[in-house]
Amino acid sequence: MLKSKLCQLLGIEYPIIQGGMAHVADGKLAAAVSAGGGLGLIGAGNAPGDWVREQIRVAASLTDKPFGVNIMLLSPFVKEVAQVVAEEKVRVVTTGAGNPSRYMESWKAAGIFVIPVVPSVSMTKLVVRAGADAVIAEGGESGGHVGELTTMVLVPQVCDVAGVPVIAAGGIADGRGLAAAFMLGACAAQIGTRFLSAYECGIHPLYKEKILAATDIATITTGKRLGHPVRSLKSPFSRAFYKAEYSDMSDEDLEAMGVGALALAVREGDWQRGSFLAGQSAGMVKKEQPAAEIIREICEEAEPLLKGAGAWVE
Ligand code: TUI
Repeated sequence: MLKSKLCQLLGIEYPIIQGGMAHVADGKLAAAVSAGGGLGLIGAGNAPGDWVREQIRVAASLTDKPFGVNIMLLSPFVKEVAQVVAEEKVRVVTTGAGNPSRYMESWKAAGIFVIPVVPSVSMTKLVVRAGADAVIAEGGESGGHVGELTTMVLVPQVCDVAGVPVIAAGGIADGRGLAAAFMLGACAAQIGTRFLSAYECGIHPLYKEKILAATDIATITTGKRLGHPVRSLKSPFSRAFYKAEYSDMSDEDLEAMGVGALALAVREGDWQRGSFLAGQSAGMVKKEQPAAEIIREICEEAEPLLKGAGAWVE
């Protein structure tokens, strides 16, 4: 059994929290991860408040274990979603793609445990000052919107200044990654890409197939020019986007090119026009499994590695 401060704080069995994957992580996936002993998250993405409320109720109907909501701060619906999570008194909120400080007071007043994603030391200091209960240090190996730094260098530097529990993310898909996260000073791992292969993950079968077939070099980051680099599988769409980014296309046209592409991947499995977000760990995802089995397997692999670490020292 792995011991972790975060497990005690959140009342979960395993030190694994699920990534808040927009369009992917609905109430059903979140409930499966939570029922499996981790912390499931509903990914609010760009969805309106009503959808988030509905998914909170779906998750609550499927499990009595704690779960949370991930709020994507660039969403046009961010204000109403921020209110919905407070009204519904969800146990945990994670945030991404920005600074959540302005919402912190109302979330804390609702008794919510708030865990922002931080891509840097400066953002860590900012959100901790604003009241963050823990932080997720997410390296650029992760899927979707990515920061500059890798997990290996980001996590220890965040740990040095955080003063609250740190969750490592980016490139973690098995027990070796979880053990390494502990070694870097984290007390849990956030895992996204591996859960794309969960039975309870409702993405289009072709999306799952592409993840299972991915190699070590299967992903690419695009969108740097627009200020929000996004990691996805190399595909006809991401290659075309990459080319357009280095052409004389205007920022507005480039931005428009990306609209709706994630939904096309998730719902239609449209390989030509879809954006198949995935982390660099896609090459480590080998089979479709129940979420609970994924969690158990990762922790059972990490345990002997951590126990055996003494063998390195005389
Ligand atoms: O947010 C994510 N991953 C995401 S969000 C997303 S939807 C999207 N699509 C297109 C463009 C942008 C978003 C798909 N995947 N991960 C967490 C994360 N947060 N990664 C990086 C950050 C981050 C970046 C800047 C957090 C804070 C931050 O602060 C900057 C500032 O000064 O506000």
